[in-house]
Amino acid sequence: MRSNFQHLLVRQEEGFVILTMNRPEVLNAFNELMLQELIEATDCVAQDETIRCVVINGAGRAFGAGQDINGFATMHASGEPIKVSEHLAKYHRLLQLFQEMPKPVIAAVHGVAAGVSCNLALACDLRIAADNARFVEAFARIGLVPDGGGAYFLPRLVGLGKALEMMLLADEISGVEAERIGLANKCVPLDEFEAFTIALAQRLAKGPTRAYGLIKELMYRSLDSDLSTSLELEGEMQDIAINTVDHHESVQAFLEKRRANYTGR
Ligand code: LHQ
Repeated sequence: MRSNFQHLLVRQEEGFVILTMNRPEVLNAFNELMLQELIEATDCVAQDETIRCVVINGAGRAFGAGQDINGFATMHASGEPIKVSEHLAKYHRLLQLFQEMPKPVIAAVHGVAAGVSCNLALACDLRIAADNARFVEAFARIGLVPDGGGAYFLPRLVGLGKALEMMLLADEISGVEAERIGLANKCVPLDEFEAFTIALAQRLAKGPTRAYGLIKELMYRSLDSDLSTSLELEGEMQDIAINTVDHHESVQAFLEKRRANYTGR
């Protein structure tokens, strides 16, 4: 993967990658280029089998402030009706890449995560919040509806009642509160946040990656399935998992009373 992006930092570690949205002067608000670069990099890491975990975070004092509002003013200046659905399709591609890549994706959220940036974090598999995190579904503040998959993901994480409250009132939810309501998996003090995130990525990168990919597929497809469809899928997935190298290694390690050494195959 190339690393000469303008608005994206790529940090390659052993087995995992950290993709950092990098427009700190506007709290990493998305312009067209940053969105394109994040899609390109996400696509690359999704396909690279040596990368077994991905972390998405933001440079400077925030995770991200949503779409760059300066671009809205330019769009409205023409006076013509605007259509944004084509533009939104780019965010949709990104969040579908997060969901479909057969490896864990972690959103590491410090500072503000607003609008579509907040919703992209919701589309990741796990969310780690620093204790200065501020999740805000900012859309209603500017007379818009949630996009970036928020209407799909948020009620599934926190329930419809809390999701509607967050969407309608557009108040900030702290990292501590996010952990309490299940929006974040864990809230950690800011000075421990980076080390915690890296330790988690290292742990996942050393895990049974094929099983993780199958777990994602089973869980996400089951969300919208009836019981019998989910149970059928479970059988299909387990037929694959039970034949993986890592499963065999797990059984061997158990018998030999040692830790398993997973290769991700
Ligand atoms: C920003 C932004 C920003 C530009 C802070 N843009 N500069 C919708 C429709 C169609 C197509 C696609 O997508 C979408 C999706 C969306 O995401 S819509 C929602 C867009 N985002 C927002 O409405 C959030 C706007 N920002 C804010 O409400 C506040 O800035 C938050 C709550 C994020 C942070 O507040 P503070 O911590 O007090 O920071 P700040 O307001 O002082 O911002 C720091 C700088 O960042 C500031 O620039 P300056 O030059 O004054 O230092 C802001 O203008 C800039 N900034 N968000 N989205």
